Amino acid sequence: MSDQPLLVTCGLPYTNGPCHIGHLRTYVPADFYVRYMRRCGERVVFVCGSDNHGTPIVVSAEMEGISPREMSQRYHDHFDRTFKRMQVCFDHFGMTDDPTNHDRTRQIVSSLIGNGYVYSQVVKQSYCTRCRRFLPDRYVEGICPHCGTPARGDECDQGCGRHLEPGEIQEPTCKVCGTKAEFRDQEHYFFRLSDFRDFLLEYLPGLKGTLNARNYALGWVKDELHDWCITRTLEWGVKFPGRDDLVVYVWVDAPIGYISFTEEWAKITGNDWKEFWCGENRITHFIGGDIIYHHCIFWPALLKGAGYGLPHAVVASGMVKVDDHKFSKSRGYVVWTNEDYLDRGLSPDYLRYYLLSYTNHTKELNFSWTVFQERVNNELVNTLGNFIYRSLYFANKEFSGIPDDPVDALVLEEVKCALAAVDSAMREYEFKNAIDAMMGLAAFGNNYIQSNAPWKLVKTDRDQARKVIKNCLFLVRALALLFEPVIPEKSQKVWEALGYTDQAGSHLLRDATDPLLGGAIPVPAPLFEKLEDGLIAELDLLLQKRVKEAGAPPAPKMEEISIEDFCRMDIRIGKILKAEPIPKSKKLLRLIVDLGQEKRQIVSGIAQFYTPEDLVGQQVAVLANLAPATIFGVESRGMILAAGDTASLLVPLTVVEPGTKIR
Ligand code: B3M
Ligand code: ZN
Repeated sequence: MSDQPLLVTCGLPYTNGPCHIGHLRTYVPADFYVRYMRRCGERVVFVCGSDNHGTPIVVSAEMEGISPREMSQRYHDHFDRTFKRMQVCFDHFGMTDDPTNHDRTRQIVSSLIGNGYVYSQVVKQSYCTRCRRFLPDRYVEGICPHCGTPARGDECDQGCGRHLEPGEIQEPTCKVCGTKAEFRDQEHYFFRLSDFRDFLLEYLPGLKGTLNARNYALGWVKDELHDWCITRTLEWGVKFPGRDDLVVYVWVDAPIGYISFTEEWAKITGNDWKEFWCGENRITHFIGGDIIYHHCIFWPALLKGAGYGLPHAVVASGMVKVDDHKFSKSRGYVVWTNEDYLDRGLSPDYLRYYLLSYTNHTKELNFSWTVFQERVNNELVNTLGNFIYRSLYFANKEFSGIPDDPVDALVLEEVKCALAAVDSAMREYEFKNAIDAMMGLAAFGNNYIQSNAPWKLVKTDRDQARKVIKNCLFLVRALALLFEPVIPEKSQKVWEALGYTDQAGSHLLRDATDPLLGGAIPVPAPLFEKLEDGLIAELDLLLQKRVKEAGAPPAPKMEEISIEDFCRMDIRIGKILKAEPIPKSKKLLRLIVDLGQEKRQIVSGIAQFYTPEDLVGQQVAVLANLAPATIFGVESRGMILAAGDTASLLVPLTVVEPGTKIR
């Protein structure tokens, strides 16, 4: 244990949409970790808040016709409530748009300027002539210059994942009106990230947390570091010092929120925020795996440049899939925390357990309702729940509570081993392994009660049966304490079922090895209900329906053309006279087509769907004035018209003269 308090933060949710399973994949493990460290006697402060700035929020607010602040407040309250319902308990949940964060951000940016880490430069920026404004970040869409995938203005979200600097995106269009954007000159401010290469090469190898964070970051730093443009032409945000027309980039004031929220917490509780942020510290950031760059490179450089302490650990979670598909709100592969789960009266503990125990923290989590049901029913209900219920039931029925007997050394040893295994897993952020060790203790309990069968033993050797049940209750208490950070609500119920009236969470884990005093316990009730097939089928159906409704991506809208444009196409009916394969090509056929006045050679990619015999004598539609091209060494003059992926040929309903024009 360390004297220094631990500060744990979670990535800040943007306030432009509700809480979903992707969020929970980071917040639940962070909460688990915080609870666990507290049960080890550590002093832990756990802060988070909502991320209110940046274009995603301005764009969403604009679409709804409300102010960004209104939109932020709405979703801020939503997240605050939802986290509480999920038993994710922050000591403080702030807003990046609150005055503390405006002040802290300006202070830090001014320090960076004062320390020579900021310079101004005139750069090309996307500008929409129709909306008459510059198009920062998400106001613009286009093509990633690195990988050619459609991308947002500030990140290649569907392709290579790279951060894009203003002006980098190719073929920019305005997200609001769809107009092709142009590039215009504008003065912006840049952070000298490239100056921090040596510092990062020294700092990163010592960064604690998960390996994915450290290794990705080191790879990028060894590669190359570009300076970051830290200003945007927007109204909404923290004003750049000395420039009323510019705000700082959201990725500057968002992480600074971690500091501001600590300040706000410290003010409310009478603490000193500097204890956490200046000099040596134990700041631990829990983040999604997609924002490692921001937290392991940009953020430490900002802190260093402004003279603050540096993060001690970064814990980055793996991606979430839903039913084997990449998580996607727009495509319907999403699970909403309230609507799909909590509002149906489902226990937050079940989802917490599933998210934490499914796989290692840095691996991909593939959510499915069926697997969720299996894990909950087999593990929580059958293994853990049954053991606890049988022990309590039997103790209450036969001995009216906890017997006074001592506990077997072997059972005590088993508890100590489980505590040690859990602890070493937790210190390595291996949350699944920690839970496996807890479940191992529950399985031990199940075997123990089953093989000793106190319900039989009591008829022949009541003393021995009492000792057995004492051992079982000792295990039940250990399980209640160990599982509290995972499933706080259920564990508290188990705790109360043991006759305690205080909070399980107010105890240290090592209390699990203290002697268990005898005493009365209430009549137990089953604590874990099975998830019924009907409910799971309903939830599955809901997901399928959502995916179906989201449908295929809309066909690209073609520009309108005039009748004159149409008339520029010379489309005629032709009769295929000859058809033969083109050597070395699987797809192409060489056709000779009678167009009335003339015979044409046309290369057509329909060999997979038609044999030459199918085609000879067939009348087809031909685009006759397509510019000639040479395909596989064969000249092609014209194009055979066909529909869809199976190349269904367009043929006239009745036979017409070869060369007849289509109008
Ligand atoms: N608001 C959300 C994200 O990119 C973003 C996190 C900020 S953490 C300082 O995951
Ligand atoms: Zn890309």
